[in-house]
Amino acid sequence: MKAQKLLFPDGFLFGGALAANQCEGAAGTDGKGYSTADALTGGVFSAPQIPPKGFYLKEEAVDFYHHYKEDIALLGEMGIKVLRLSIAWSRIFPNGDEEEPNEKGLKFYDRLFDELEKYGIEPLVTLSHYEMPLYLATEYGGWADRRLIGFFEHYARTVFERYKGKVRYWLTFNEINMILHAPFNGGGIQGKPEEIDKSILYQAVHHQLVASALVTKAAHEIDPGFRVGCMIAGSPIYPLTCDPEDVLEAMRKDRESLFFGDVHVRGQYPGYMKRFFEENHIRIQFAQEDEEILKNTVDFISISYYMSYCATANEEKNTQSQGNIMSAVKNPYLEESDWGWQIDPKGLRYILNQLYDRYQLPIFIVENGLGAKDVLVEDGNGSYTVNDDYRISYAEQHLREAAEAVRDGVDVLGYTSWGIIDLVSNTSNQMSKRYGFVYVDRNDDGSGSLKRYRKKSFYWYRNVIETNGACLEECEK
Ligand code: BGP
Repeated sequence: MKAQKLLFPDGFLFGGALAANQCEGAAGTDGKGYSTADALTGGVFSAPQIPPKGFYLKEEAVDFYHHYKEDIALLGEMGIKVLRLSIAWSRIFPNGDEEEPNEKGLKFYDRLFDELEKYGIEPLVTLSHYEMPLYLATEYGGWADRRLIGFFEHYARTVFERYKGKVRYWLTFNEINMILHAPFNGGGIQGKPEEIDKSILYQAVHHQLVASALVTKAAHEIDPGFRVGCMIAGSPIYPLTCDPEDVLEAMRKDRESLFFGDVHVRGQYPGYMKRFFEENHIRIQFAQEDEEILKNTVDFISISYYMSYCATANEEKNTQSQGNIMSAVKNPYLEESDWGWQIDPKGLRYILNQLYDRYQLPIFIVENGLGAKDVLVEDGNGSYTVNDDYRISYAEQHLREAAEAVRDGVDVLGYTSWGIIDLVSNTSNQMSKRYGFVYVDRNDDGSGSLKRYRKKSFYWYRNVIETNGACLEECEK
């Protein structure tokens, strides 16, 4: 039976996503300082190596810094409308607390945005994608220190002024809610989350929320045409059973993340957090002006979406499984990727509806994709390719659910497929965990020619974009 029409609105922004620290490489080039991402040489849960020593993959990554023209040409050939990328804060302010920016770093992004313009690709820029100058972590203790708000605002104003006219869409902090689960990765705070005093952790959260609101205000002042969004790791939390205790536990877990959206959209702390702070003896220093600052709310929200989780109040059933950064209870109905991430396309429709019902703001899906091992094979035309039907199937299923959400009435701005060009994984620091529609010849041990090859998914996605998603419908039997 043929399903009803899958419709993406005209102007739907199909695209891809990258992050500076995972693709650029050139770690010490043109005055760049070390970033916190450089220090996580063994992945997101490793103890930071300060300063980074010896071989680590992100030092060169896929050398996007020197390959950006070739890469953008490939993305242009794919027809993408938007490229989500991030600016490496440590390229602009190598230590983070300087007055004057590093001109060479600014020039790189000038060239990059100009190149995108040639192909009619709109940039969507994250200000801090799991990256901040390492110096701010070692000398200031990361986001636990209030002075970071000022440094971040200075950095944001610098790039807003510089790229006004070239960039319209901005995101403040990547997956801002994940600072709770990986504090160094998200906030430059050393130590395991369970060992860090919760008051310190939530103070850092507060500083990021204030910083996010302040730069949203700055963006609107500098260019009223700017559109600023928050970015949240979006994972719906299902109760493991219909036991009311499980339902309440799922609500509690869900609110760990919804809190970030609530502040960004509603401009104030929700009541349930006040109770949480009280019961857990968490004290946060609010400066006098903070309440006012938080009222500078975002224009849209954005999410990454890889999986859903379950929650239960039953200790015996509470077997944790690793997901993207945070761990949670496994869902017995779902399959998982080679890295144990549970695959749940319908969860995307669910969370889009949930967030839209809650906020009534446009939503951008700025990350989604399948991390998988790829095998490079001859393509019969003297080159190489990857027959990644598994990736196509994953993306197809998620896009269909996004289209269902559109039919449900959700205002979905666009979809940027994560790691559209292979890059270094954030959690595991591997090259072999690949997401791209473009293959990059680089291996976990750093070997490889860095040559780029079009995977089968490259052609599939080109077709999806060309038909504004209509070809997804044809595949439906
Ligand atoms: C998100 C991050 C990305 C990206 C992605 C995939 O959490 O925002 O930076 O890495 O997950 O995760 P991984 O690279 O660990 O497979």
